[in-house]
Amino acid sequence: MAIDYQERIPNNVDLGENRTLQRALEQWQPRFLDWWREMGPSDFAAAEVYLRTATSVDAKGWASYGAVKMPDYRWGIFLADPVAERTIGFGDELGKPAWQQVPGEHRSTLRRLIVTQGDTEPASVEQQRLLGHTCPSLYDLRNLFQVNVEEGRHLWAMVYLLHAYFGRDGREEAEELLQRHSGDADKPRILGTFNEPITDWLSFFMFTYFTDRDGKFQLKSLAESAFDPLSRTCTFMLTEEAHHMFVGDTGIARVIKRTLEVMKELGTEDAATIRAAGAVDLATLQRYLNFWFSSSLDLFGSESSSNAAGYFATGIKGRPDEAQYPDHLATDAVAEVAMPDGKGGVTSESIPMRNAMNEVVRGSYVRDCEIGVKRWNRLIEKAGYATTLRLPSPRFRRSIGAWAGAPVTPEGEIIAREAWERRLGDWLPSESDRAFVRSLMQKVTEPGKMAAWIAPPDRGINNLGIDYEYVRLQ
Ligand code: BYC
Repeated sequence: MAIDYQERIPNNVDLGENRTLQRALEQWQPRFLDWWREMGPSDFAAAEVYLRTATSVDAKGWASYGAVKMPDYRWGIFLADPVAERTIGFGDELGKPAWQQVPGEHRSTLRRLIVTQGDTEPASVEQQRLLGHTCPSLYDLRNLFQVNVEEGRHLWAMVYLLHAYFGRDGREEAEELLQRHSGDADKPRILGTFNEPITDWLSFFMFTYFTDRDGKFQLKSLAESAFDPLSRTCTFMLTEEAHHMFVGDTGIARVIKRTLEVMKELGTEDAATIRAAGAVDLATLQRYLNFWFSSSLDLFGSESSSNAAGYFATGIKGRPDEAQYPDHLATDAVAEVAMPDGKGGVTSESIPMRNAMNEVVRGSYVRDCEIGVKRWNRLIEKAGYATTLRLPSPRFRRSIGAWAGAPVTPEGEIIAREAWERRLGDWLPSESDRAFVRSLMQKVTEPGKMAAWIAPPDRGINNLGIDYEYVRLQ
């Protein structure tokens, strides 16, 4: 299905056939653009950025590259092609036809999930809005802006669903998505992680590695939804999401690579000496990792959740790649989940599988996170050092679920609260860590040049050289 770029709102949903919906979205469009100007990347409106834009949703068309000024980016509505006679893949409605409209009884639940998903997209743009001023290279600046415009489009994806399927309530929610702001004291974003400031590029790489990966798992779960328009929307969003995680994965690898070079050059593993040479010592990197991983784990919700059981039973939200599971009903199965025993220890609780879905998905997420960590550790090992980076225990520093507030070390040990509070500074970035990392953030905009704290990427974008002028600053 080709995307119609002649329309004011590019789309592949025959928007022109539904004048009421088209008009409603055309009224929302200028408000989105106002939001982008106020809350999006600050001060780069005139820059020409080498961006990828989808021209169709198939393999050939979804990645067309060219120089674009960000406010002229063609945000639009793109759904993956429909699957003929698609049926529901799990839950009590297994095998029945997928829904093309929202069933009345699931209206408010579906709306809440779509709003929660939609809320994260502009939130991340807001979190990252000042990073352009401290970019380590034009290559990185371009990647930041690519991520930002696509998150903007993902907001469009959810706003389309709200307008098209939820009537007046949906339109009101679409307005609210532009009213809440990341970190705002009165109207914050819905989920915790999306209110955390991202003021340095190390945090940006951690966010795109860990938090965008939550996006991957949530979108995969929603791609299984019985509500077919949601499923098709999320399926297409996932094609864009891969690049965001690539930015995080390779970004962290490049920071490590540069640090290893400095360690070799100076023949030292001493953090202060590495810092004095302008690189990020691995202990600091580990603390940033601990922060963003633990925060992102909260995004999966509670270990035992009646919400999650309800989503699964009704067919609203499945497990990522549901087809890989032998049992799509999950009525009799139980999951053994580690819970605090209330006496400072751990106990294993048998939870009905449907209630344990958040934990099941969190488990898959943790395994996916480990892949990058292994790759980073290979770099360190190959350079001849014994340090290993580690994912902290999933019970460490949790704010949501059974382990919320529990004094657990990164190794997973429950310790006395006082000792835990005292040692938090060893495990999480301190104010001075953050100040140090910020001090490294000097803007580099000469094509092909990199800031001293990060190694160049292995290759450029779309087969272009690393020294290509990915952003033409005006
Ligand atoms: N912070 O039964 P519970 C992305 C709320 S990222 C604050 O434990 P449930 C992206 C929860 O909403 C993916 N509140 O959990 C990445 C519920 O509130 P209500 C975003 C939280 O409902 C990077 C209550 O606690 N998409 O795309 O099973 C850049 C009890 O909930 C948090 C989605 O999340 C938290 N961390 O599951 C850009 C998908 N966690 O309803 C984009 C849509 C839980 O009682 N959302 N709560 O008022 C969902 O599927 C679910 O809402 C959750 C929670 C998975 C978040």
